[in-house]
Amino acid sequence: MSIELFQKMAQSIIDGDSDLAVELAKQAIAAGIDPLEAINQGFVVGVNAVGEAFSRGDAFLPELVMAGEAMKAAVAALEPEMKRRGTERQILGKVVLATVQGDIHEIGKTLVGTMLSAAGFEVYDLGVDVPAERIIAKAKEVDADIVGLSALLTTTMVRQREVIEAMDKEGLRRKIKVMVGGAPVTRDWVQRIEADGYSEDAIGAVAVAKQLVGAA
Ligand code: B1M
Repeated sequence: MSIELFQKMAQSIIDGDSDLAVELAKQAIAAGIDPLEAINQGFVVGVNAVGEAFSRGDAFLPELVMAGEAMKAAVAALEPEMKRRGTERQILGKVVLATVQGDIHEIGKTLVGTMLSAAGFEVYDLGVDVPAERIIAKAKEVDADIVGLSALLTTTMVRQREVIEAMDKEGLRRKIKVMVGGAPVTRDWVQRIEADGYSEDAIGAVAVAKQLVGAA
């Protein structure tokens, strides 16, 4: 039953059918399926297939856009259930989260934000294409414990380093930890830019954030 539902979820993203994706997300909630399982075994399979077709030249930008919209709609439909399932309510720390300047990929970043807030972090999600100055200003304003930087393009990963360097210059690194992520980010890159934490997915991001605030 779940496998069939997961296949339909993947196909709804491939078809860029937002309405169907939302309907299937609701069916998953009604069936008691863990929303993250629905995302990872259903919807992400579809978005990855479109991404791969795009890199092969078998799919074009409109398909990528529609797949992205459908994926976003599905994740938004699952979000209340993800938050509802979050059990820890004590505030573990404050996280300022953004997709770096020049990059408009928001789905993974939003998922990380949802998981962090479900786990008990206060999350300030600044959205996409966010310049370093705005991220740093917000981190100072809210007295953040962690700055989280998402980048999905090899060309925008360098912005993660820019934010870290700017924070270094302002002497903020001792107080505020930096966590980075996004599909092209590797451990080697994380070491090179001297980020404090890295995770390749949203669940791991919660564990890393907890470590960074000493709550692990
Ligand atoms: Co774009 N895109 N895209 N895209 N897109 C990729 C990333 C790409 C790999 C596709 C491909 O060619 N195979 C490729 C990048 C190549 C590269 O640089 N290596 C690419 C390209 C080239 C582009 C454009 C340049 C295309 C063009 O215009 N010619 C353009 C760039 C625009 C820009 O940003 N300036 C572009 C545009 C778009 C859309 C707008 C159409 C759309 C985004 C819609 C949206 O977000 N609202 C889109 C999409 C949908 C994708 C793919 C298909 C899917 C991304 C996604 O949402 N994945 C993607 C291919 C792929 O990744 N399979 C692709 C699902 C999401 C749950 O996973 O985002 O990886 P992800 O997040 C994960 C982890 O990475 C991690 O946890 C998340 C949850 O598990 N994570 C973190 C993410 N952030 C984290 C932060 C953390 C910790 C973990 O701590 C802070």
